[in-house]
Amino acid sequence: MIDGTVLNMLGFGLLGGSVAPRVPGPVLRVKEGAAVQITICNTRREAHTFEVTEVPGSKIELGPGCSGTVSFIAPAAGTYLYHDGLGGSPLYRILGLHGVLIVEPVAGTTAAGSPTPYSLNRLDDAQRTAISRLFDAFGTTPRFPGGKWQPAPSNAEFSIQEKIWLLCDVDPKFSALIEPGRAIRSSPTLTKDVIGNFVSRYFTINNRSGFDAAEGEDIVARNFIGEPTLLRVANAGLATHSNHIHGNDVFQLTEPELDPLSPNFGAVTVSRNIFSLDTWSMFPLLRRDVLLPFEVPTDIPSRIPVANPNPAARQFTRMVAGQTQEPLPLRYVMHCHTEMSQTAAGGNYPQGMVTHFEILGGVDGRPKSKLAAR
Ligand SMILES: [Cu+2]
Repeated sequence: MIDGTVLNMLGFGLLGGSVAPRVPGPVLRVKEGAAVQITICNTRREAHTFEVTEVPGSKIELGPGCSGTVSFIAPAAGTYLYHDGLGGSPLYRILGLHGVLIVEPVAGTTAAGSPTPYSLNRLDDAQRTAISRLFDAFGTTPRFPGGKWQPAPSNAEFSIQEKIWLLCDVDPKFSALIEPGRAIRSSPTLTKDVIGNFVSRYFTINNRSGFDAAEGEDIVARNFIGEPTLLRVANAGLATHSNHIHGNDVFQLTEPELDPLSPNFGAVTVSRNIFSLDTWSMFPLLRRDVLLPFEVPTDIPSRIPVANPNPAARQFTRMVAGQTQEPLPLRYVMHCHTEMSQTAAGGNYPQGMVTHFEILGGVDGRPKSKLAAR
């Protein structure tokens, strides 16, 4: 943890050792409609389950040392959470057994040729229109003068235009139930009411917090103006979070059904009316796709300078008489408006759920071959 505290966790890895067990587990990518088979091997000394939220047929329970296979048809393109919910309890999920399954679209390109994260032929008219208008606007309108959004390669966990923020919370007294080489210690007073007893000391993104979450290409979006970046945000923890991003508003691409009386409560669908947000709520187990447009921020003194061969000029470009451009990159914070989440270990601020994104330069500064260059 960020304050040096060492805790045991449980993690998913990939069989064969290509991804060692870790938190969060490996990012799984499949194509919409594909027949998916996942074999899960439980190397622990207690029973565990595996399931993908909102995906029927994906759940399996495995005794100690057992393995088994689940088969399901990959659902609608989007972001899904897989986790261990043994007995309906969040215990093993918060001890580390969670990860993201990404379903890629089979028909994700708009009529005008813009890639999107969703299968447009599976959307209703309102959804298709909303998604197409937004993604077609990139690179064709004065507001979005850059290029198109490009999906991550199928063998990648993330890319320069696609990040996963997997939120979670850590309570050391639960982590202490894990002892290497032994089954999880039984503690009825603690585990019969996990939610009631849970007091988080650490609030994490991809299992890191504070300074640690301000580093790393998996979390930190670093792009030039006009390179929209998809943030797949999911909450595996037990706290409700409220992510707030500075500098740009984000476009909400998917939204959850929040009416507790609805039979679809918690279900996530592609937005029919895409508006921009500066703060978005993340309830436990919720997923939300948002698009960070990398627009010119409204709070800078003038426009973002173009690339300049002179490094000194690139750092400080005089734009308007009397105004000096901030040095690049411009860094804008993301913090959690559920204020406790900004701290670690009971008050250490700002070592909680915080990170930032970076604007590297203006539209003209974009490398010719983005993927090759960075
Ligand atoms: Cu804020």
